[in-house]
Amino acid sequence: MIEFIFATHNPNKVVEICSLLGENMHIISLDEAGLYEDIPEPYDTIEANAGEKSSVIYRLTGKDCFSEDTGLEVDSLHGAPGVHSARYAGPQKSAGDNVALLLQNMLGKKDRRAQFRTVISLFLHGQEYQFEGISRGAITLVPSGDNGFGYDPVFIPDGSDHTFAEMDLNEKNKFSHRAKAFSKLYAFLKEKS
Ligand code: ITT
Repeated sequence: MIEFIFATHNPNKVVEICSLLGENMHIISLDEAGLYEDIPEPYDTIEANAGEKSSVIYRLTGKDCFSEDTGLEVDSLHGAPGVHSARYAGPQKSAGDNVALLLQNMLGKKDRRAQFRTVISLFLHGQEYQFEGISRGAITLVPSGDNGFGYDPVFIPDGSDHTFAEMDLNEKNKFSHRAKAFSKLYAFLKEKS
């Protein structure tokens, strides 16, 4: 059994990663590890912020751990909100406000192409490895669906007619950035063992 701390304060990410775990892997959340400090995301790239989150937890615990940073990158907004996805509409990190601002900034835009990009940063025996997962798709005109979190109600992945928020978790996992990044991590660990 391999055990990792998952360095996130976002419970939705924990639910999604837990749905992807194989039998031989166990995840400890920050709450379970008794780690409540806010982890800074000071950098202007997804890669650097993912690395910061996992290295903070590695330095605190000395244990194998991973984090992930995700951004929604919209083509016609030159990649925004991108690394600023969580606080797009302000520091309160409200998903509803972020979605509303995104739709407002896309008013009149014909090109609605976008992608979710996840970078997982793994600390294994003190060394960092990164894994990327991308889901291409399009931003809808209005939100639809109650499942998922964040920008899920306004994103339709290529190959589907439904927003992520209209899908159950199994279906989202077939298309999602997070599932793709995690499957690369899983393959890497399998090769190592
Ligand atoms: P941690 O840093 O604690 O992991 P966070 O919520 O701050 O949690 P990010 O910095 O990665 O996470 O912010 C990503 C933003 O993008 C945040 O607003 C999420 O709601 C949103 N997001 C991330 N993954 C998403 C997904 O699969 N579907 C929809 N929105 C997502």
